[in-house]
Amino acid sequence: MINEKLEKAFNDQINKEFYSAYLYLAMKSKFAEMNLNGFVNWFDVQVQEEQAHGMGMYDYVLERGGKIELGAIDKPEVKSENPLEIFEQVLEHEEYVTSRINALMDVAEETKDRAALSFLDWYLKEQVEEESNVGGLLATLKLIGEDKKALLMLDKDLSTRVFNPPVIG
Ligand code: OFO
Repeated sequence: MINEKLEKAFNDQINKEFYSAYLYLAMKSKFAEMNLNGFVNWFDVQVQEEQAHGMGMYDYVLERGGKIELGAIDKPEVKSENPLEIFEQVLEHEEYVTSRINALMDVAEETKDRAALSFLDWYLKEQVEEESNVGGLLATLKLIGEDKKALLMLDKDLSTRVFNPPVIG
């Protein structure tokens, strides 16, 4: 059985994962407006990944005999229309999510729930990967600057990304 404080922390994080999906859905539409369909595909995969992250925790709480308490999802705000600045926001958001996963692990530690800690290890590694991928894309976008041809080449690259359902835990 999962401790009540940890159960609440998991439910909060489920909300953040679905908020992430919602935020990336909003960003996807910005790239659709720019006709950058490779970026649209990249965000599509990102949305599916975030939903899978949320569902991974959802299933885990139930598996541990806990209760699911879904909260309202905040309205996402995309702060810019510019690809580079949108990716700056993506990185900022992923860093925030990493800090929340760390905080969730603090609660698991506090409640001496080693099973939850080992489950959450997967999420921690995933965040390292996400920050690194997004950081790489951001660096490329900085190099591209105002070069439209290079931007279209990157767009073509991003059209090949596919969603592989993650095996969580
Ligand atoms: Fe859920 O991994 Fe990003 O936010």
